[in-house]
Amino acid sequence: MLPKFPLSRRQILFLGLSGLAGSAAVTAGKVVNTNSQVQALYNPQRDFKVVGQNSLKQRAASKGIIYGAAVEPEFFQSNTPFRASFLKDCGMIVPENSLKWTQLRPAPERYDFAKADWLAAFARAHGMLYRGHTLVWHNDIPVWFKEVVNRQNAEKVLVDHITTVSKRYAGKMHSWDVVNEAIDPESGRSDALQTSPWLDFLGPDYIELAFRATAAADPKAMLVYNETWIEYDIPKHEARRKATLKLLENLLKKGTPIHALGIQSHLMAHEKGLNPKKLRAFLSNVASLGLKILITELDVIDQQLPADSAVRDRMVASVYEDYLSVVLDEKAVIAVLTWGLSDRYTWHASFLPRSDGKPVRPLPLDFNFQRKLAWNAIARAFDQARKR
Ligand code: 9MR
Repeated sequence: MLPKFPLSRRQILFLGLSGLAGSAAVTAGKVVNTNSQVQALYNPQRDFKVVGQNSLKQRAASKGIIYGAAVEPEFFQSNTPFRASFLKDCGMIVPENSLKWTQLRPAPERYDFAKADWLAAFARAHGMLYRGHTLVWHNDIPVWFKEVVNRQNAEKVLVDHITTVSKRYAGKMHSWDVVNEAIDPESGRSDALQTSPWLDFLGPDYIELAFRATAAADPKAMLVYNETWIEYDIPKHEARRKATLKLLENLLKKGTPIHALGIQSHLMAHEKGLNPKKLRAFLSNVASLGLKILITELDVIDQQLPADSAVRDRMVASVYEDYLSVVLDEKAVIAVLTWGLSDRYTWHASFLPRSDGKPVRPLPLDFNFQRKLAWNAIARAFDQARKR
């Protein structure tokens, strides 16, 4: 079911859209475009040709890169053609929601692993990698939490959860987003940490604690810190990049078992702030800490693009290729994961709907699982990437 548009205050806060400073602003719950970026994106001459028949996962793999997507079990169960498309293009599965606290923990003493186990078995049966999202996220707090968790038991609750969940998939998980979105430059704190019950109860060390608990339970998984809205050359993203680097440096200084940065990459087609030089420098800085980088939740927000789907698809494809050509230039980037594969199943439909009511088109395949120019753009970026 689609929520009402304009977005509710809760959705805007959830998305952090109030921080899309610079070229877009939120007025009365509506994202309003105030620049010419959208016009500049349209180039009818731009060539999105791809060579050969290889799938995305094959093109990526030939460069030592993993391609995969987020999904939920019900997408497969209700739709056989989607399953075929997913198997063809994806080398990795990420449960979009099934490994979150709110899904796994219906009650304080009860775990429900049904969906996450189903996806793990599906991945194994089809020779795909499996990746975990996420063990700690301030936005993913079950309703019972407030009544049950306090300063005295918070550490035990957190470590028990992490241990139970990560032990269950130990040795089978490629990587875990151990902590998600721990930074908020607008929190007013000098360390720019995002307010969260974990921060309230345990202080800033909850992050290190979470990484150590995950490493103890699953010593083989790659442990990732996952962050959002750090892609563009706008003040809020710049501040978050700075705080992210600092956080990573501090964690490493303390010997925390952390292996990679996840860059979510929900790209804003209307945003003119993509600055290849600055983004590239940030990636180099992360890589020079000895960390790998994963593009973890890639998709393109087409909310402010023209209604015409051919025009829109061309613009979305440009955003994909422009972004990926910068990030894949950094050899530390080892995976590109889109937040969904087909426009039929995308969080944008409910969180970032268009004001004209037209279906959103943020992903590589359309509503009927046909390739769009976005698919070509991703394929081209893999083809042009250097081997890792
Ligand atoms: O796509 C996810 C949506 O279905 C959920 O309702 C929402 C809340 O759990 O989370 C969405 O995924 C988010 C991800 O977990 C973290 N980064 C932002 C993603 C989009 O909101």
